Amino acid sequence: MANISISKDSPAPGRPKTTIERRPASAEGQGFSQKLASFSIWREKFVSAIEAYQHWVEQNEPVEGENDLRIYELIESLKSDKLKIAFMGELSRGKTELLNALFFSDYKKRLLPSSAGRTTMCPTELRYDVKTGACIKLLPIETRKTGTTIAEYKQNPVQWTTLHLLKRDSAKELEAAFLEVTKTKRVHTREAEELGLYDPSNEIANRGISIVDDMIEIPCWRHAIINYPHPLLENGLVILDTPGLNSLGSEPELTLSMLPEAHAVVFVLAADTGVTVSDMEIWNNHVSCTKKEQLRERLVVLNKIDAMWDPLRTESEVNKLINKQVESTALSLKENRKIIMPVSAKAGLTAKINDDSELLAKSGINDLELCLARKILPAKYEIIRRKVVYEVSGRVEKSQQLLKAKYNGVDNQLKKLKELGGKNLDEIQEMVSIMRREKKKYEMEIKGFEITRKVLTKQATVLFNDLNLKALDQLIRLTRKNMRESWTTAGLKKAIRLFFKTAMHPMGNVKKKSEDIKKSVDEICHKMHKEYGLPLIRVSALSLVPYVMDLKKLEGRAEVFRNSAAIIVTEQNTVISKFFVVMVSEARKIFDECSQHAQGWFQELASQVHNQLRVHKNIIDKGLESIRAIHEDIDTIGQQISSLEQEKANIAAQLGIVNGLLKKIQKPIE
Ligand SMILES: Nc1nc2c(ncn2[C@@H]2O[C@H](COP(=O)(O)OP(=O)(O)OP(=O)(O)O)[C@@H](O)[C@H]2O)c(=O)[nH]1
Ligand SMILES: [Mg+2]
Repeated sequence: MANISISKDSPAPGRPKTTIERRPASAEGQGFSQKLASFSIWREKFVSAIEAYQHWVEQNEPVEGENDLRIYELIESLKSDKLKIAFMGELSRGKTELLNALFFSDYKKRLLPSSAGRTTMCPTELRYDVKTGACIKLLPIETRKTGTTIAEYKQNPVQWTTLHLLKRDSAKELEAAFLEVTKTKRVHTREAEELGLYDPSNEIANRGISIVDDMIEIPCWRHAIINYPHPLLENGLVILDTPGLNSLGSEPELTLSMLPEAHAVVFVLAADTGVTVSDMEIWNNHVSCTKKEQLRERLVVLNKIDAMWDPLRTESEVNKLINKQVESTALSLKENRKIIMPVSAKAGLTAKINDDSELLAKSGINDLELCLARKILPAKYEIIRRKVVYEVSGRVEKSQQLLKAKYNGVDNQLKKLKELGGKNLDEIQEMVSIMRREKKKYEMEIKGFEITRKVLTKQATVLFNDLNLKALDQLIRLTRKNMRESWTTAGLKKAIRLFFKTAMHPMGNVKKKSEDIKKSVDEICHKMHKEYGLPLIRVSALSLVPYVMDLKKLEGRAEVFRNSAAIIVTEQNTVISKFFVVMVSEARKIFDECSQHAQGWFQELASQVHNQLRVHKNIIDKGLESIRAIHEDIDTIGQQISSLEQEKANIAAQLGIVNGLLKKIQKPIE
């Protein structure tokens, strides 16, 4: 599907032949790589429009540290934005082969290791971050003994073993590196127990584990990141290949954070095995329970349909049989059959390697690719639109409002000056006095606002204290103690419930306090509107609902994980404590985001009112200055008018720029 550009120094034999185009093709029938390229171009344009706005703000608006920082953060987050697809399913259903067929067939070989039995030994992320350079990063399995999550290890390069990939397009080098990821070693059962990979009393979890002389085979690595400049990965695709059931049970981070972070989950089943009990376990505990949780897509792949290609049956008979299996799979999963795609990854890969279009059509790989493009990319676009486009547009609209207020102010002054033409010096003197009084009154108003602002800031600080991480950390310590004291399923359930209930409690308080602050600001805005004709600012209420929802979702996932087979049979201490560490670090992250959101809300509120008052003060000052000048020398009236006309034209030009930027920012994806 996608192709790598050819580098001069490495004419490797396995290298793809053509170069991927970053030009968007016509929308319908676009493959996944083209749609991803279009998406990536849209994102680049969007980022440069925000950057242009940021630049404009720096030149034209007063420095509001926090708000500027927020835009800078948004730009950075968009630049490193990724589209994450996770592939899940029981051992040997063909997840890795599917990746070979979908994304890596340009190498004209089976690039990722796929073979009978357990092959993918640890969760493997395929991605590309320019800063890191081409390499494979491996986190040793021994890190499982610590209470540190994979996400935390990602911040600390020291613990990872890094294999640098030297030649850009060498399939051989990549193949060898991928093999490293699948490495295993034999350790004593005691060591495996310590790592939480073996529990002598858990018969279900020990299915398929062979012990010889008290030695047991375990993966060498806990997590692998393949950072490689493949065009799809360069365009922001991140693929998460996961091993089968046991690993999902023993690495809670997959269930609690990595999978929920994915924009789409592809659940892989095999036609030759049908839907087995362990397939259902994965589906129920890790895929279907997350239904409608986020803007997330799910697809089910019924792989290995080549097992049903029977030369003794006609094509239509075979198709009927495949359809029947799709129907029965839909029934077992209680899902719409439309999301179940019958494919043969093996045939798809073979067809792509041999340029066999007939086999390719039969394999269903192209249909799957189109389905991925049609379902996943629009959903991802919607996420960015809802989150970032709205926020940035809101910010630009505020600049627009401020400019409009400035424009109206200058226009009013201009009208006043034009009326001065027929007046005598005494009348002008009278006007100067009136304006002086107005200015004084307005300055008192601003002083009053500054005092109110200080009071409000104090109130807001109390409000932020409720969302203090220190309080949460205390709760974490208490929950850990409760769990230690009652290491039973019921005790665990109670401790988790209490944890979430207590963690969510301050959010209600904060909401109430924020309403009081909003009321005070609303009153100021109304007064300024009524007395000085300033445009009425619509103050938005603080909404913490998304964070409460996130915590509720996490609680739901924690509940499902706690109920899952890996834990229910016997309580493995290592697994439970790891589960606790991950759950807590996720909750902490949500709490922290919530606290930052509340602070941002207040700063924005205060600066919005402050900016408006300041703009109006400038207008009053300038108006007074021109009238004073005219009073001193009536002949300067023409000069004053033309200077105001010039200012009005400048503001109109600024408005034009901001309107143009807003259009660019809101431009939908083609
Ligand atoms: N007949 C047939 N075999 C397939 C197909 N896809 C994969 N296989 C075979 O199934 C076996 C397992 O494939 P993998 O891709 O390693 O499966 P996996 O789901 O990644 O397995 P783990 O990594 O162990 O979880 C390999 O021998 C593949 O060649 C297919 O479409 N048809
Ligand atoms: Mg695999």
